[in-house]
Amino acid sequence: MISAELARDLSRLSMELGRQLGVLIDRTGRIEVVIVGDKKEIMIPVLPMVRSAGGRLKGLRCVHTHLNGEGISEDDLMDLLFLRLDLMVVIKVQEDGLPERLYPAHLAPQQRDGKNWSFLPPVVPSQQEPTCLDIISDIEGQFAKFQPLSKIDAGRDRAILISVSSQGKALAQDSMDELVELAKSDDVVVLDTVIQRRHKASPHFIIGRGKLGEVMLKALLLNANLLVFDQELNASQTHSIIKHTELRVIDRTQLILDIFARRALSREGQVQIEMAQLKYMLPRLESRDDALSRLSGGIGTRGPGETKLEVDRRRIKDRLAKLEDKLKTISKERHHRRERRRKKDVPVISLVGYTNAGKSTLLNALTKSKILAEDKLFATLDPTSRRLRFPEDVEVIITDTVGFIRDLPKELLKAFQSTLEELHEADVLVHVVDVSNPRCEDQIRVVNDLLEDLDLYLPTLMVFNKIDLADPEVVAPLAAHYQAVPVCALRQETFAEFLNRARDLVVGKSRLQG
Ligand SMILES: Nc1nc2c(ncn2[C@@H]2O[C@H](COP(=O)(O)OP(=O)(O)OP(=O)(O)O)[C@@H](O)[C@H]2O)c(=O)[nH]1
Ligand SMILES: [Mg+2]
Repeated sequence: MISAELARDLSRLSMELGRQLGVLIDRTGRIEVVIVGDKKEIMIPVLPMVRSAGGRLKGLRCVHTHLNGEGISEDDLMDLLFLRLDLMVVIKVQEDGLPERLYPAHLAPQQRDGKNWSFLPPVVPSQQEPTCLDIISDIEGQFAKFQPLSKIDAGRDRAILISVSSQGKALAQDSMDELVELAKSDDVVVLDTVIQRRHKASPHFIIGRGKLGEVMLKALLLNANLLVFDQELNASQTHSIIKHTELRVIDRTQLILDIFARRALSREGQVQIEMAQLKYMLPRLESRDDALSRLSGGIGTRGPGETKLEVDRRRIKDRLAKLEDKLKTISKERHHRRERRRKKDVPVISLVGYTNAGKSTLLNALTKSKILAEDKLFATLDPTSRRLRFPEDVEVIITDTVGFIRDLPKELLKAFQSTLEELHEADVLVHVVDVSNPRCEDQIRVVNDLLEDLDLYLPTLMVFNKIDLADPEVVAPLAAHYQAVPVCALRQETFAEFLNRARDLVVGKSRLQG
């Protein structure tokens, strides 16, 4: 762990100075960092990424002295955990300045008695056996048994999802379930979910410090590279969590923005999303040198200097201005297109509804088209229109739109304003509901609220989709309550009533207008 001579020198010096002394040693035995502490503690500075590591542990062990006969402290163990050290070794210094013994601790892949670490037997510096590297490779081996590194999905993010909530258990779980769906829709591998219920989110990490330690270890075990929070994080929370875990950290809003960024095909969609992302980022740029209080080991890094920050801000603002211009041009073009369509005076039906309700599937079935419909949230981002001929030669244009979701990030809602504006061109709305979803009534409410926010008060027909997956006894009373038409978008033969009512609504509306 450390040569007997060095242990002796550190002990002697430590005693003379009346301060703790420590070294961080890499796996080749090189001393990377020397730390001078005070009587009671040492502060481990920002750690370099060590080239020789390659495993899950940092590739550095910390060996430091303790005076006054103290053993490994709680703070030492927190450093071990949060810094993912290979080993934490305390040299107990005797009164005469000689090292008594080395007290090593290491991370353990499985909790024992609620602890994430194990202690190795104390050893006299001159009698260390087996060699330190054997011990470390044994520890790495224990971790690898849980999740061999070779099994890792190439290029996909591997995430632990976290929710900190003061809501009831069921609500928190519902919200988490949706977060899992969102993550999967963004091609993220979901390794585990953690719900912490607390009255008040911790200002520092949002989740409690102990819980964060647990999450850290889980990430280590499962080899996660990403933490996704269900709650919105502010800049300083994000930065603290990143610094302490060295994992990428995003929140639900960023996840949704990312899905949108991946999926948007139209030029307008892409511009809108980039704007939304930049706007979300702007207030989250780190605004100050955020040296952390000692979590345990003073793992503070310097934030970007004020000047660089200003440069970043200005760049983002410039880019935003450019995008704004671009968007204006595109919107104008679309406006012209719309005008042309209006002149033909064909009534427009717009499909709206919660994401994954089956809007695109229904449009495909009605118009025999093949637009993308899949079991992912936000499969559709770009509005699509098709012609549909009802019986008695009533012709309409039917448009598919982006799905809605609870707590739609306001940046995104704003960004999509112009796409959603298209809804104002509609004569009739068809509100598609996935009635097989146990939360469908909440989803109906979310959609109705959003329609209200958008000032859309149009004749609306509610459609209960996916009846093939729902219990008829549940559907019937609900359908009566909402005056909804049941369909299964996968089966044409279920469309008769829907077609009749939709046509009546369109015809009725044009009569009113005529
Ligand atoms: N069993 C069953 N599955 C359906 C039905 N309608 C749609 N689906 C499935 O539900 C999933 C979502 O359908 P989409 O049509 O993509 O839903 P959407 O409302 O367009 O969703 P977004 O575009 O993401 O907002 C797909 O996997 C469909 O195959 C139905 O009536 N029954
Ligand atoms: Mg769709």
